[in-house]
Amino acid sequence: MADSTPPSQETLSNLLHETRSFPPPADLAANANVKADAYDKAAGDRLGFWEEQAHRLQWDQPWDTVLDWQPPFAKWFVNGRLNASVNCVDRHVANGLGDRVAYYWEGEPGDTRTITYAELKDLVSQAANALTELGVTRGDRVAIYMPMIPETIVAMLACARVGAVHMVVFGGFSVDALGQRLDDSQAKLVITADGGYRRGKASALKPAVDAAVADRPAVEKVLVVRRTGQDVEWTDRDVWWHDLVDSQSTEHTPESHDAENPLYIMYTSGTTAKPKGILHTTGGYLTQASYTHWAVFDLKPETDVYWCAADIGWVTGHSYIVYGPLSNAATTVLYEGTPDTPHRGRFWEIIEKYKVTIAYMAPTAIRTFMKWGDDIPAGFDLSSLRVIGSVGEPINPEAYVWYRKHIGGDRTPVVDTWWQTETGAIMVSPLPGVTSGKPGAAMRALPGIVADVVDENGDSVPDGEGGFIVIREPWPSMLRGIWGDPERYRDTYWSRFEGLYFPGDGAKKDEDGDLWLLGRVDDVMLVSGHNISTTEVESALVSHPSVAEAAVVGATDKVTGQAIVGFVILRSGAEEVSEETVKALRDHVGASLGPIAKPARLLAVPELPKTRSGKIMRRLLRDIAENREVGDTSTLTDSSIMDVIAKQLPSAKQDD
Ligand code: 6R9
Repeated sequence: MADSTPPSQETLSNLLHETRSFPPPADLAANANVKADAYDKAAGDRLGFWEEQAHRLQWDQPWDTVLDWQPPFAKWFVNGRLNASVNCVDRHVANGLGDRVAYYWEGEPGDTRTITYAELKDLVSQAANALTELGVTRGDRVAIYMPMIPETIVAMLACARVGAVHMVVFGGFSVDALGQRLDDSQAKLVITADGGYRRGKASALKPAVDAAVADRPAVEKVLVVRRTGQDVEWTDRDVWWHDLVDSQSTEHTPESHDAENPLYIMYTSGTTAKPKGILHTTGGYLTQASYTHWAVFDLKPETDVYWCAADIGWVTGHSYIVYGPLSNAATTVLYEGTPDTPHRGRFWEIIEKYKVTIAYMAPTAIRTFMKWGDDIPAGFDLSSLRVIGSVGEPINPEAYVWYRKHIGGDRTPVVDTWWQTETGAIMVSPLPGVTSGKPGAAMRALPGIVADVVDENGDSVPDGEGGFIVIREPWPSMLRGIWGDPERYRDTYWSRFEGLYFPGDGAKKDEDGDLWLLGRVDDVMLVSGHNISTTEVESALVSHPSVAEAAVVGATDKVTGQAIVGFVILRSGAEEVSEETVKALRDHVGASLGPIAKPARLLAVPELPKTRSGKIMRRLLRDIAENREVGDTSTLTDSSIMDVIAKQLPSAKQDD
């Protein structure tokens, strides 16, 4: 594949051309919460627009200034005061909605709980009283290392109620990952459980906490929920939730907190080893979580049953299982376990059982369901669904179309929602009653959000070209910084382009000016002077009938700079790609995107390395492709997968 073309000036190639488009259903469009006029209205008076959205919440004291912007530090709704837990719970009870179901909880073994808003208010009040008894006050950090059970949400809301800062650590993380986060946040309390159910087994949580707190005296107490009943070690530091919380009064008088009072820290792993503690505050965060949940899913809280299948240890769980839905008085399904337990139809069974109307999940899950076969969802009644969403990675057109057809009955709009831990809430997404969705495109910045695609000089690219996505104006749920590290905040997000927020993702504007997200710029491959996005090549591979999932990386190559190495999960389950399949796949990619994008090597793998939120860790695949020792795997769902993949290496096929 020798190529002597000089490096082009393009920022990111635009190779994929997709022409399918699905207009909104007429009845949904007619009754939509948000109509097309919202864009112009918000553009005409952006701060006024957000001020109007802030009135969705109950404030104890109104703000006197909408935005105080000292770049890159923002304060929203200055001097306003409110309590996030009151906004999520108490005010709905006061408004006569006490009997409405807040959560239908489904445990993995099949046990269930239904919790109304009135019950949730009692539970949160008891937990807030318990936190006070443990000496937790405003500003203290509380780590939450829990399974997906109602107490996890109760714990978060109780922290918010007393003004403590919660820091949820995904229950699958290792002792080291937990310990690192405890050190950085200096949490004084850890809330955990004996264990949770995953894949049909009780999986322990407390031993990891025991190990992590053993040499961390900053942690004063460990509050433990009994979920599985398994044996646990016990020390003086430990307190059972049922001993302490259940006996508390169900009355608790909430305080008002400043709009900028820290609400939570959520760690994201950066490219370097030390995770970044992304800080979110109260008023602006809740405003945008609430507005976007209502607008993007067209939520009708009286009638909808909403389900977000994310983990609470991911920002998606924070904004779209807890704060968005509760602030809107929605009825939400919460599921503890995995999609294949006890059978591969579990998700569809949940939708049928609760008559879920809005479902939100990750592309990685959708691709897995595609691999398992169309007949599984076909065995369930999914006709209650009216809007389905996707988050976490670019959704490739093939997966979008499958999702729309086999889950959405070819009737429901798909909302592909782009955002980050840092943005706090959805930023770029179709509006289901307004937008004609294109498979694979996140489409447009939401009303009140000013996004653009720029080249490496920070100049806006014309339609039809690729570059870097940026946000031009501050937004209410933006991160307020990195915990304890203002310089890193400035360097990471605000130094690449003067005055612009840089999320680190590549994107393109198509001929209509609609936005397509193209993955992390760290993952972009440089092949013979062309910047090629992993997303486009992966989408092309997945659109071939023999491929269920794909990840591509650029590996150093003497001739082309980088050569594209593709890791594919074959639908047949085969662990080697035959000569014919290699040729067929390379031709297929060549035909879809052009010869430049043909993978030089293709490897069949049984699984791909993924984070808990389903993101492919291409950095680890690059290590393998370049025969290096594999880097930090502590945030993988299953770290043993790297050994399995490394073993596949001898089956590498070198072509051309
Ligand atoms: C919410 C969440 C953020 C990164 C983000 C981007 C990728 C998320 C996406 C998407 C394309 C979408 N991402 N949603 N890429 N289309 N709809 O995922 O937060 O875990 O912080 O990840 O995920 O690369 O920058 P987080």
